[in-house]
Amino acid sequence: MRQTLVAGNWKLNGSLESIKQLVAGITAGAGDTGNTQIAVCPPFVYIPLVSNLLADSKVDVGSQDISDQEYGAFTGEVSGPMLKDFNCTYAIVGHSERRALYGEDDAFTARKFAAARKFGLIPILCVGETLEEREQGITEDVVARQLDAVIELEGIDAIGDAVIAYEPVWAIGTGKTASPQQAQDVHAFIRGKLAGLNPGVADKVQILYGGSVKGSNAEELFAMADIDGGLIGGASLDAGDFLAICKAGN
Ligand code: G2H
Repeated sequence: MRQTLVAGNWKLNGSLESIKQLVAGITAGAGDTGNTQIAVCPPFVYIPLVSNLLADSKVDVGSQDISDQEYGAFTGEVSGPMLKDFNCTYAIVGHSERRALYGEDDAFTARKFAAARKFGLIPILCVGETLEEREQGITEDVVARQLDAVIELEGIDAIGDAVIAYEPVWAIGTGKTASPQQAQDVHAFIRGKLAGLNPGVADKVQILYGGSVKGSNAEELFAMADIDGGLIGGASLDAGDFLAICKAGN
């Protein structure tokens, strides 16, 4: 039985003061969230603060991105060892905003995935199609291509040490959520594809859904057989909403 994981992706939001309040709200209620695993992914500069504040809680910390490099002349980058220094557990790679707005392609995402693993972080690999791709009927081709780039570089067993997040781009921050069945269909496709390569990995890997998850729709999404939790953007900025989503994981 896979445990439910709910990870908050705060994106480019928050201030010193608002983040202290958000973390206080989350820690106050995290004890009532049952077996759900919880993580938050703050902007890089707030990771040391958030890690400290969450040190004695059940909530893990992750980064929203990671460099594919370890150290050296790579201006603006943050590496795996630096994130480990501040107790990060997870690193999101290949979020659609990185892919679409910053030109990060499948191969680059695969190298970031490899860097996360190399330095002891659990990659949260984001995959998903645009509206145009869904309308063309190529959702599965797109998701398969995004997964294959990682599998070719790192091997299928590496997926067993990672988390996958299916995030249809048309549902991100738009208020449009994929229906539970639409999401389940793609999650089942992902697990089926992995099962063809290594059934044990397919059975083990947590596949999260992301895209306008809220307290009001989390329960029906998480009830689907192949949905093992969520990657939460907007709703993770409000402690009450975020905790309601975490509770829906039970
Ligand atoms: C998808 C999600 C979190 P939101 O990007 O990664 O954001 O919940 O705001 O759609």
